[in-house]
Formats: sequence, structure tokens, C-alpha cells
Amino acid sequence: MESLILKLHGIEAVKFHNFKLKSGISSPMYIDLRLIVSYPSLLRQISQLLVSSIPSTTTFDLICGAPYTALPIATSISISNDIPMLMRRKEIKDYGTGKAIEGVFEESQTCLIVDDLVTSGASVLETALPLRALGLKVTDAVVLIDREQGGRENLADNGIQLHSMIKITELIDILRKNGRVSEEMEKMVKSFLKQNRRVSLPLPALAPKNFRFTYSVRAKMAKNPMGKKLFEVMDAKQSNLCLAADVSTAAQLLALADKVGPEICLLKTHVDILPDFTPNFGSQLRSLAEKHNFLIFEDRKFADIGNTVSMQYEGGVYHILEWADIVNAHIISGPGIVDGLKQKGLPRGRGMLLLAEMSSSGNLAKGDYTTAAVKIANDHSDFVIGFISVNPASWRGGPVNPAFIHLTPGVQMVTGGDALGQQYNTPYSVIYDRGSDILIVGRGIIKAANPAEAAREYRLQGWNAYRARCT
Ligand code: 5BU
Repeated sequence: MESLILKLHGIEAVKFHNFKLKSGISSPMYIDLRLIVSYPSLLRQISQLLVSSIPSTTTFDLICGAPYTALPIATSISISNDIPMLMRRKEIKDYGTGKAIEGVFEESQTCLIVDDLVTSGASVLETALPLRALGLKVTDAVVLIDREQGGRENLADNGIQLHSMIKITELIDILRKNGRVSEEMEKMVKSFLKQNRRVSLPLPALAPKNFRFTYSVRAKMAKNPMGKKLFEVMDAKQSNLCLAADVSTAAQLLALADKVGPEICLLKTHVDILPDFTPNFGSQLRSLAEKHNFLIFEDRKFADIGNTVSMQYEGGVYHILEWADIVNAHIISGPGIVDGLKQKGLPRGRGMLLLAEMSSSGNLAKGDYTTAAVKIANDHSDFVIGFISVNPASWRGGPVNPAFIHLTPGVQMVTGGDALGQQYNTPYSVIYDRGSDILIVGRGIIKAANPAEAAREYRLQGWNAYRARCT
């Protein structure tokens, strides 16, 4: 172990200076294990020692390296010990399977996570949660270096036992003994570790208890009956998934709604893209909504003055008011737009969402605009049920009244975007880190080989992230 630590220091994978970390805090040490790919014999030595630091009582069928630095380590362990490996994707691929986890496995197999470095444990958890969502058991993780800053405790809280090869304090002691760091630096590092003993998971951003209320509690807080019903459906179906049913025809939409219906709490339409729309489309969709217990959201994005939107809502070709439980509107025209829609919608028991943020790059719905949306919602909480949001945990005015619901578009299993400005976040990040409530997923489900199966995967990931947030 001593020789390994000296080698890591020798290749400058462990450095001592004053470094500014991503989190903004200054650290007297910096560990960068990406370099080890340039030293094959060191990589082999690390992999062997890692395997020997796993207690013999720990059993597992598969290993998965946290991307990216741990991938070569996991590969080396896999090859030398003949243990099959899984790979978690971090970036989106807009061709092929679009899966978050690659590799062959069976439900209820156990997967060991391999990571290079643990600080808060967030990277291990980011890999563990999608594996768990697919039915795999994740109970243990092995890491090269434990920075002893709370990762062990945070992972234990999430049912994962951490095995580390090197603890950071042991590393400092060995380097000091070998004259590689000064006494002064040793003191600085130890005092830094003392002051930063428990780095928390990103959750504290959500610490206000507004983000921890369960959907069933929030159902009781909701003023609008449709908002209340939505929370109730989510709770009953254990689903915080909305399907964006952007298919080419009404016939395809109805067939898809029937297949995916059991997995969703809400189905979102763009009725004006359907060339075969007929006046009975609404009643056909409504009977599927009743069959599978989901609500219908027409993503109409009204944007005109109150008088005009009121006519657009009720009349025209589509008669949206007749069949859509929920519609949405931009607030660019001011609060009159809500009054216009409310006039028609409230007597029919409908609800509406305000566009407080958008998912597309370069959009203008931010800062004061988002704050204005919150004010309008508060002033009309009998009809407004919530928001289209992207990162409600970051909103300037703090968390909004938990009676309001947040729906987030731009969701796929891995981050990325499309060629026309759409930006994607993962289900976990949307629900857990950003404090939203409902995942709106279109192409992630529609383009999958088996949309019902893909929807199930999104539902499980969204639900797990919600449960983790509320505990
Ligand atoms: P996608 O295929 O998952 O990218 O589809 C996203 C859907 O959400 C699509 O119907 C958009 O019209 C909708 N959407 C969005 O992507 N971003 C926004 O800010 C709003 C709606 Br509002």
C-alpha cells in the first residue's frame, strides 16, 4: 500500500497546494486519478488491491464503474477476475438504444460499484440509483481513496456499505513519513479535513421541508380540485411520469396511450400536430384516461390577451376545454391570460399551469420572469395548479407553496440535448436535485423499441428519486 501511495504521489495524481474546488471551497489537496490510464502496471496493481480490500463476506454478480475515471479500473477488475461488468452512460446518444445502463443482467442480481474517489458519495449514488431502478441490488461500493468527508455515512444512509483501499488520513501519514509533504502541509490538510468532515449530498439545496412533503400530503393542500386529483393519481399509481405523446397521428397517439397508460399519471398532447384529428378524439382519449387512471394535459401554451385565449380554449376546431383536464399558458401577456382561461375552465373543474421556465437553450423565462409567474400563481391559486419548471430548487424567491406542482420537460436517461435546442436532464437530477415533481418525457419513451418498458423505467427512476427526497 505504501509503495502504491508513493507512486500515486510520484505521478502527481495527488497534489498539495491551495486548490479551488468545484463547490467553491478551497482545499489544500487535489486528487486526480484520471492519470492512471497512462500507467498500465499501476492500474493493474490498483485493481488487484481493490479486489483484496472487499471483505470475503461481500458477494456480488456484477461490477459497475462510476463514469469516467473508474471505468478503466472496473474493466481491469472485470478482465482479471472474470466478473461481468455493466456500464452507466452519462451522456445522451440520440441513436441506438438510448439506454442508461449497458450490459447483460438479470433482475435481483447484485452489482458492486467501483469508484476512484469518494467525497460525499454523490457519484456512487448517481450510479447506484439507475441500477436499482432496473431491479438490481446495490449494497456495496469499493473505492481507491476515501476522502473521509462524509461519503461513508451518506452511502450507509442509502443502504450502501463503503469499502476503501486508502483513507485520506493514512495517505497523508505515509507521505509525511516519507518526507513527501511538510509538517505544515500535513497540519493544513488535517485541519481542512476536520472542518469538512461531513460534505453533504446535493440534497441540502432542497432542505426546506416544502420539497419533502409527500404527494398525498400535498393533495390535501391543493386548492384547485384538478391539482388535488393529480397528486392523488400520482400517489395511487406510484407514478410521477407524464408522457409527451408527440406522435404523428391521432390513431398512433391513442394506441400509445393505451400501451403506456398504466405507467403514467398524466398524458400531454399537442393536438395541433395530429392530421387525423376528429371531433371524437377527445372522448376517445378520455375513455383511455378513465381506463388507466391518468389525466390529460394539452400543452397549448396560450399566450394572448384574456379575451382571445378564452375563445381559443373553448372554440375552434379542437374544443380543448371539452377534453383537457389541464392546459398551460405563457405569462408574457400578464395576469389577464389566467383570468380569461379561468372564466371557462374553473366552472368545469379544470386546472392550469404557468410556464415559469423552459427547457430549451437560450430561452428568456428566467429571473424576474420566473418570479412574476410565481406571483400570478399565488394570486390565482384557485385555478393555477403549478408550473412548468426546470430547476425550482434554484428559484430566487425560495421554494414556492407546496400546494403547487412542478412539471419538468427535457428529461432523458442521460444528459444532453437535441439538434434544435432541447436540453435534457436525468430523472434523478430533475426530481431529487432540482425539486421538481413530474417528469415530462417524449422521445425518451416514444423512440424506444418498447415504449411501455421504457415508460416503466422512467416511472421507477422518477419514483425512486421522489422517495429518496421525501425520506
Ligand atoms: P422530448 O421528446 O422529451 O424532448 O419532448 C418534450 C416535450 O415537452 C415536447 O412536447 C415539448 O413541446 C414540451 N416542452 C419542452 O420540451 N420544453 C418546454 O420548456 C416546454 C414544453 Br414548456
